[in-house]
Amino acid sequence: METERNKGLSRRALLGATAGGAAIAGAVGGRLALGPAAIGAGAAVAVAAGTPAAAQATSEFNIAPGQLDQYYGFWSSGQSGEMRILGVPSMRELMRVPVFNRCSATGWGQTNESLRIHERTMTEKTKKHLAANGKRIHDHGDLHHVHMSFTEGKYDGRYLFMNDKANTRVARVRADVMKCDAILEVPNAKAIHGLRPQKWPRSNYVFCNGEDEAPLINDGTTMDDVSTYVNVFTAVNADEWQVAWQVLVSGNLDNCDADYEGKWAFSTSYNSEMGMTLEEMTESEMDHVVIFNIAEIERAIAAGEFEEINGAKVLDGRKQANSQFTRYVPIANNPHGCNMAPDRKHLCIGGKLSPTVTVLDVTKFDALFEKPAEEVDLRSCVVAEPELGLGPLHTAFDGRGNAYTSLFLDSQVVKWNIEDAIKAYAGEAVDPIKDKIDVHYQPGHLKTVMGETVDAQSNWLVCLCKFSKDRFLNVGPLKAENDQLIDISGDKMVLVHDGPTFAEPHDAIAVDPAILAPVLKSVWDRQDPMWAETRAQAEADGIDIDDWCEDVIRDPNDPTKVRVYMTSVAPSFSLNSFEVNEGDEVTVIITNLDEIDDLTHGFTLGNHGVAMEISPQATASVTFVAANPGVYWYYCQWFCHALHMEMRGRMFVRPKAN
Ligand code: CUK
Ligand code: CUA
Ligand code: CA
Repeated sequence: METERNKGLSRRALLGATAGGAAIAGAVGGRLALGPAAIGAGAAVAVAAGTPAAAQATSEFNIAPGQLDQYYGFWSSGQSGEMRILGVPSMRELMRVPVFNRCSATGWGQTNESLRIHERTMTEKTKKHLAANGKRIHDHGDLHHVHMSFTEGKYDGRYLFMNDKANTRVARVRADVMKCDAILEVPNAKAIHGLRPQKWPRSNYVFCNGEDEAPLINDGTTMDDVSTYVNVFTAVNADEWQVAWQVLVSGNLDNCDADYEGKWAFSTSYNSEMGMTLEEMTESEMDHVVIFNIAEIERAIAAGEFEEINGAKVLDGRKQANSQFTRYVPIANNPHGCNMAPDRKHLCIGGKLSPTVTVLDVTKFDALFEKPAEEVDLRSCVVAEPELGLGPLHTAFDGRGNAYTSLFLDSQVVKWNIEDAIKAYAGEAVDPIKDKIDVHYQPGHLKTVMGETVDAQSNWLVCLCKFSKDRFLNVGPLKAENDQLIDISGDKMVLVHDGPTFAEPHDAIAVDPAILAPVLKSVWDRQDPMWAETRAQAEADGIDIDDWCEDVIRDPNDPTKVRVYMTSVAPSFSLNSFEVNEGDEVTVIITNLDEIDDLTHGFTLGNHGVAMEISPQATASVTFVAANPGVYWYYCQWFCHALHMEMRGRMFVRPKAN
C-alpha cells in the first residue's frame, strides 16, 4: 500500500539527478559517497511517481496462518555468520543455521561434533593465532553468498555452499538436515568473497574468489612490496571439501559465477590496479572480468604443471604468464556483480561506478583462447552495454528474457530486456529498459525464484536493501536492513512487502520445495555421520549409544578424563545426577531417544557456559573442565513437555583431596 508517508520517501528523481551524480563525482575525487549521506539529502521532497497500487499484483502474496510458503529462501547473513531459511513470499524466518558463528541455542561452535568440523582443515597458522588469543576456533564469520548445488543447470537439493570473507573459509550445509557438515580454510587465498558452484554437468567444483591481495608466502619477509602480492582463484572439490586447484590472477577478485556448459568460470575485479588505497583502486578507466578456462586448467593439473604451495596445486594465470588458463576482458572501472543468465548464454556484469551493465556472450569465449591474449580482441565477447542508472550492482533474471538490476545509488530496481539491449548495442532504436521501481534503500543483491538456474521463474523478486531508514520503528542507532518483496509477474513491478532483517544478508536464493521434499528429514538417522567419531568413542568405551544408557566412564589411559553417557526421553534425562572430580575434563554425550517429529531436547549446564541441542534421534556431545567443586544443575533448554521444567539433574563435583 502506498501511503503519503512512503510517497515522500520515493526520491528516485532526486537521487538520480543530484546526490547520486555527486557520489560518482565524489568517487573520482577519491571519496566514495555511497552511504547514508547520499540518502539523507532532501528528504522532504515528495515524488509522486513510484510503486503502483498493490492491488495490481497478480501473484498471490498473502500466506494465511497455517499455510505454507511457495518457496524456500536461503539467505546469507553477512557478519552474523549464519545461513537463514525464510519462506517466500511471506518472508517469515523459518530457521537459522549456524555456520561460522557461535550459536547459543544449538551449541554450534561448542559441541564436539561442530568443533571437529571447524578444526578439520584449520591451518597451523590459524591454530597458533587462535591459541595465542585463548581460542580454539573462529567464532564469527562474514557470510555473503549462499548457493545450492547443481546438476545440469538445476538445483539438486544436495548441499548449500557459502563463504566466510572474514576468515578465508568456505562451508557446506547438508540440505537433508540443514546443518553444516564441512568447513574449509582456503590456503594461499585471502578473504574468500564471491562464491558459486559449477552449474554443469554438476557442482563438482565450488569456485571461490580471494578478494584481498597479499604476498603468496605471507611470512613477513615481504610486506609493503606490492609487486610480491597475489590474488588467488580457488576451485574446491565439492564432494571432498578440499582444494582441487588454485589459479593466481592479476588484480583482485570480487564476485563470480559459472556457465551452463561447464567450460568457464568468471570473476569480476575492481582492483586491476593492485592499488592499496581507494584512490589507487579507482584510478584506471577499466578493470576486468577474468575468464577461467576449466578444461585447460584441468589439463595442466593432470599434467603436473602446477606448483604445490601449502598443500594446494597452484597454476599461474596472471597476465604476464601468458597462459591459456585465463583471459582478462576489459570492463568499465570497478565492476561488481557477476550473474549468468538462465538463457545459458549471457553473463551480466554490474558496472557499479559505471551506470552500465556489460553483457558478455559466453559462446564467444572460445575465440578469446584461439590466439595469445595480446592478439585477440578481448572485448569481442561484449554484446550489450545498456545504460541503466546509477550504481548497478547485481542482476537477477526471470524466465522471460528479462533482467533485473539493483541500482545502489538510485535506490531502484531496473527491469530490462537482454535481447533488446543486444539490439540497441548493435544500433537498433530499441529501449531495453522496461520498468523501474523504487526500493528502500540502496539495494545490493536481488533474487528471482531459481533465477540462477535454467528454471528461472517470473513471479517474485526479493531485493535486499542495505538501509531501511524510516521504514520501521526506530530501534536505536543500529537499524534493520530491508528485504523487499516485489511481484514481477506483470509488466510493471509491484512492491508488496517490507522485510526487516538483522545484519546483513548480502545474497539469497529461492528454491522450489519440490526439490527438497525428497531429501529433507524430520528426524535424524541414528547412523548419521555427524556423530560418527562420538559413536566410535562410545564403542571403545563399550557403550551402545543407540540404546538407553546411564554410564560414567573414566578414561583408562587418562584418569582425569570422564565421559558421561546419557539418553533423553521427554521429560527426563536417564541420569538424575552424576559425579566427577574437581579438575576433571568432562564429556557429556547425550542421545535423544525420542522419535517424535519436533521433539528436540537440550542440555544446559548451569554456570559453565555449556549448552547444546539434541534433536530427535541425534547424539551430541560437549566437553568442559569441572573446575570448581560443588553442586551444579543441568537442564533441558528446549521446551519439550508439560514437565519440561522438571527435566533436570545435578552434577556433583567432588573436591580434590589435599
Ligand atoms: S557482495 Cu554484498 S551486495 Cu559480498 Cu555479493 Cu554485492
Ligand atoms: Cu526436554 Cu525440555
Ligand atoms: Ca579499479
